[in-house]
Amino acid sequence: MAEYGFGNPEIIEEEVDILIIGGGMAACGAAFEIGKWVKASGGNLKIKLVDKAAMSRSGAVAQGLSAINTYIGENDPADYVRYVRNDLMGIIREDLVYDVGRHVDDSVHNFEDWGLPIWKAKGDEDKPLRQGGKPVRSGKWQIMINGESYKWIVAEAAKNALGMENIEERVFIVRLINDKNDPTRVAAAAGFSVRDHKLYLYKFKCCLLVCGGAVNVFRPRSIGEGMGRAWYPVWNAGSTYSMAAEAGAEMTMMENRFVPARFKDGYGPVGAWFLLFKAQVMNGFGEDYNKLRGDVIKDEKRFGKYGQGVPGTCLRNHIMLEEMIAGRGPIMMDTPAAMAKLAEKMTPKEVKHLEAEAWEDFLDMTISQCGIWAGENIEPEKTPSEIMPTEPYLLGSHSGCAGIWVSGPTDLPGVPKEWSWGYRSMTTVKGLFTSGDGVGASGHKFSSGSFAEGRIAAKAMVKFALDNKDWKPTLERSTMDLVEEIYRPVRTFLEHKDYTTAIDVNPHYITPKMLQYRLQKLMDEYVAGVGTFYRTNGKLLEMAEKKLEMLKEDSLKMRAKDLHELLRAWENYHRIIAAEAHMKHIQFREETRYPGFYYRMDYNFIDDENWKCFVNSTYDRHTGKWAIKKVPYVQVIK
Ligand code: SFD
Ligand code: AMP
Repeated sequence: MAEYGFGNPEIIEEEVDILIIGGGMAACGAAFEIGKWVKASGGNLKIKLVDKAAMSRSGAVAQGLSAINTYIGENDPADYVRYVRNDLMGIIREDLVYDVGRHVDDSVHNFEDWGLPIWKAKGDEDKPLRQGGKPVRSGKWQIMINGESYKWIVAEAAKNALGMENIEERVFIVRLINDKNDPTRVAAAAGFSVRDHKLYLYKFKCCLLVCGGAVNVFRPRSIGEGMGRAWYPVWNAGSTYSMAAEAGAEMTMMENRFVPARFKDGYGPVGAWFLLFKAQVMNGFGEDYNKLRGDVIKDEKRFGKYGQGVPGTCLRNHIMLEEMIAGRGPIMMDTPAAMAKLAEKMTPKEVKHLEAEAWEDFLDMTISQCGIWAGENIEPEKTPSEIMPTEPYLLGSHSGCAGIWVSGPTDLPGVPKEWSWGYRSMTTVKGLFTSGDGVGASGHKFSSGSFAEGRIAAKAMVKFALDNKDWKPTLERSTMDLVEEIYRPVRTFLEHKDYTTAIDVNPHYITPKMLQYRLQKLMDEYVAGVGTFYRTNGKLLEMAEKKLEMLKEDSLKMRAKDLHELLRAWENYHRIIAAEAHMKHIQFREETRYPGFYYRMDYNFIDDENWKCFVNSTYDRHTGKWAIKKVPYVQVIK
């Protein structure tokens, strides 16, 4: 054992009032906000934050961003709701979206106060947003930033507010533990250090589960060494969805996914190019295919009323996919034409600045795209760049709405009573809160909205913790039982490693990497990945269902030869549960709600009559079964 650095792990048990799991945008929002409410209530609560990575560069914003995609400013939050509803094909929790809309700007103002450079309109360069400074808007809701250090800046504020002594970095949380006396409640979280041989067990009154979305569930387009690259962060592995589902939380809209159009291979985002630089995309013959083919979404039988107005993100994809499937690729972003047009009214100095901005957009956010440009001799002012729809991602904060069903605000008129059960942002499991990518049916929050949602949850958690001051967590599982489970992959390895002479080839175990390939292949081929141009049907899903069940069984045979593999093993387990939820929801929803993101070829149309509703599910960890139901959609904002 010692040869591999594994004896029994040191066990660190701690009891806190509130645990924040994750260190991303939502977690930082909560960390920043929470002390204020503890102080205001006169209470004395112990708060802890635990992140699998180092907060200053963890989560989706690790590499920085070039825009803040949700800033309401001069707009009306009700209009923001209309925009999100349109983009997400009519089905969102409007109470949640409105709540983010009315609160988000203060967070953006804070970011600026903390040093984040926000682009300003001419004449307003030195005027902060808070004092009415006019931002440079790329779109109606988006503002431009110099955001290479965005996460660093936000994490610093969170750390200062919470204190480093209350933050544990590089601890991967594996699972939540329900309360022994009340199984509808969470009482603890267990995980392990990815650096030291230590198991952590945190008992709490409530927790905020904010581990981001799920990436690398599907076979990515990148191969070989490039597999470390995807658009959304590869290090977010569906931990939010799987841990919540296993604790019994009701999930919502897990059929939804996001398939962004991105600069091919480097995964550079397109927003700035479309909205700020006003670039056009064309097919392989230089034709504007949106003009040629844009009308396909006007077919009411297939797309209902959704193709009539401003097309949502999935419908924009749909038009592009039609072009690709017709063999008229590659799809090219005409960066030279856009830049030439902008340069018409510019001085040579301003043109140079524009060229620098084109590079900086990616240097601030997806550096790999600059690698592609440099490596392929692409100068964006001279050479167009290829655009490609990526592999699917499960997320609830960007242009998607997969996630967990949470309690909403109580002060909005017209909201069904059953959408609120006491504590804002709490899931259907007592003491389990979420925000950001964790919240379902409420997309388009982006970085700023996720941070704001973390703040909203923080306030409610303080109330929950104080209301439950005298409650003591009792765990339904023993610490030794958790050690056994969490380190099972290590034991499997140590027990069987000498059976063969090749360490990776062994009938008694599967390496996490191989298991991940299996999951990705399965999801790609049966659950509408890139390999089938995002198409599936009931029969394919039936196959996927069986294969996923077997994969879940085999996941117990994953090996870990070091702590890094132990991390990979548990990430994959989380991915499998998230993948299963996604598959089951797609199977349940007998229509194609998001053409361009996925197609149920046996129900290849939007069916508002039967399916303009939420799809919610719960998972029973003991039986491994899902219960899925329809929940009525209610329009709150006219
Ligand atoms: O260009 C565990 N996003 C954009 N938002 C914007 O506002 N503007 C943009 O420009 C955006 N674009 C963009 C964006 C993301 C990415 C990757 C790119 C481009 C390339 C979206 C936002 O970043 C996103 O909405 C928020 O960050 C979501 O916040 P949150 O808190 O839900 O997730 P997170 O920030 O990824 O944090 C997750 C944290 O969890 C940790 N973690 N910790 C312990 N145990 C486990 N098991 C854990 N699993 C994960 C992570 O380390 C992390 O700290 S653009 O495309 O439009
Ligand atoms: P992206 O870079 O694709 O993540 O987009 C950033 C922001 O711009 C998001 O709010 C998108 O919804 C929006 N966006 C991107 N492309 C377009 C487009 N062609 N039309 C309208 N909005 C867009």
